[in-house]
Amino acid sequence: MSAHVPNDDEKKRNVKVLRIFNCLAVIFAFGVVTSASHAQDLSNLPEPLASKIEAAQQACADFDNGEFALEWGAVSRVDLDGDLDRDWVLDESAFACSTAVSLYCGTGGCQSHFLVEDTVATLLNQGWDVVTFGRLRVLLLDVHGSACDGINPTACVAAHVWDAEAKVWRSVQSQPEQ
Ligand SMILES: [Ca+2]
Repeated sequence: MSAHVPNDDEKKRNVKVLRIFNCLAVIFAFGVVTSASHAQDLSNLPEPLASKIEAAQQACADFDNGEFALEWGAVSRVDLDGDLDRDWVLDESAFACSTAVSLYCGTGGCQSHFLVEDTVATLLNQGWDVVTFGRLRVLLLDVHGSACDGINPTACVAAHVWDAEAKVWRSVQSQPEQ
């Protein structure tokens, strides 16, 4: 048996298949690169939160010309006020600056920006969650122990509920910075 020698037609077809394969590889690679560089779709991020990111970017640039990065998980969509519509949260714990490791967070934790309707409340925390408590939707913040007359590792939690009429967060703790 003699080895199969591809004729011209077969060669052309092989080249064509190879081209399509290369093309698909490029599309696939592009897709991966694109999804990595836009780890989160921020195109419809509300302006009050987008401006927080811009300010953080500027602060980083002002610090030895640092490069700002937004890590995965910076933006959350969760219902904060219990109206069943998802609200927005921007966590500075996911902000990174190449020239300043602790630019955005300190011993008290990091700022999170909670957006309900048009109101952004900025609250320092070491973690947060939202729970349904009876008829209430409650924003829970893990905060620095000093807020509970302890030291940093002392367990201390602040609970906030959204007052839709007054458009403020209410809590027995000190009022959040607006
Ligand atoms: Ca809501």
